[in-house]
Amino acid sequence: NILIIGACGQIGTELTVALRDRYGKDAVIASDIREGNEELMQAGPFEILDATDSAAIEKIVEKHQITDVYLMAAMLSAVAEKHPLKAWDLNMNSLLHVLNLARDKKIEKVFWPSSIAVFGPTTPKDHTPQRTIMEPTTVYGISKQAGERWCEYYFNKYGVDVRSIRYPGLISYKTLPGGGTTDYAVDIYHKALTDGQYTSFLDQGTYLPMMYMDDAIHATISIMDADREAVKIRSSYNLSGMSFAPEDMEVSIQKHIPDFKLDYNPDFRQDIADTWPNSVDDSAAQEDWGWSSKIALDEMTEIMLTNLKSYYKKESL
Ligand code: VAH
Repeated sequence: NILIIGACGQIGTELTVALRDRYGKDAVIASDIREGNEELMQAGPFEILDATDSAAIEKIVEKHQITDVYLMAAMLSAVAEKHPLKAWDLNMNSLLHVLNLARDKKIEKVFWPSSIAVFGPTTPKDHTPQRTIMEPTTVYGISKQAGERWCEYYFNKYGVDVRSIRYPGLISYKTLPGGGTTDYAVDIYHKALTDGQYTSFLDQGTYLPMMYMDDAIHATISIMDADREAVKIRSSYNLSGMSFAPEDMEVSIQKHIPDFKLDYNPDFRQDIADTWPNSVDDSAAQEDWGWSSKIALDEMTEIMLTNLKSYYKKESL
């Protein structure tokens, strides 16, 4: 069976639904430090679990005969800057607990998310290569870089089948934005519908690698489905979807809401975004396990506004 740790997070929420559709709802145990939304709680087994508690993880693995663990629990970049050591503890120790279960053959396979946050200000910014200079200057990025090193170490030393993807900024409508620097790209759609206006905390011209959630979920399932030998990179794979700046979103949204207005008030998150790439090269993922992204900005805008519109209509009823 499959255990998702951090099932209530931005990726975890949609990954749980996708994996239950694919493997059956009773084969996918969702867990998090708090309860999730109705869809998540109704649709299959759920456990309250603190990702830093190794004994609790082991107990759930035994109770539910878990073979595959998707460790999605982490503190994201903006929040991690406010609680550095708590972020390190959660992001690092949760990974080591799960890797040790795999080392001890208590589970067979691990998925762990890395991020384009592993790159820093000295990394080449355009079409950032799979292997390049990585001097992350954020707590979150440091924890992701260290995590990648641990994944590769456990694969080389103990043969642990751990697989990882460097997600770009992810956009989805099923969860509210939570603590990420890229979350302006989620917030903007909500505010376009509720206020017709949005003040972005990232400035004009801030290009970042971004992706619609469905593409990210497809990539996650593809890499976990791939033959063991196909997954040649055991640190983490670059993954590319789109690269855009806030003004590109304004143009895209105005195709649906003509008088939508965007203005700018950069805050501390601008300093984080400035250390990250504008775009990444994901040819390794394309070659090794057949990855390709599908959804572009205007299609994403259509999906986001359509789904959020019905959400806000229900809310206002
Ligand atoms: C964040 N959404 O902003 C996450 C992600 C690349 C960004 O890691 O922290």
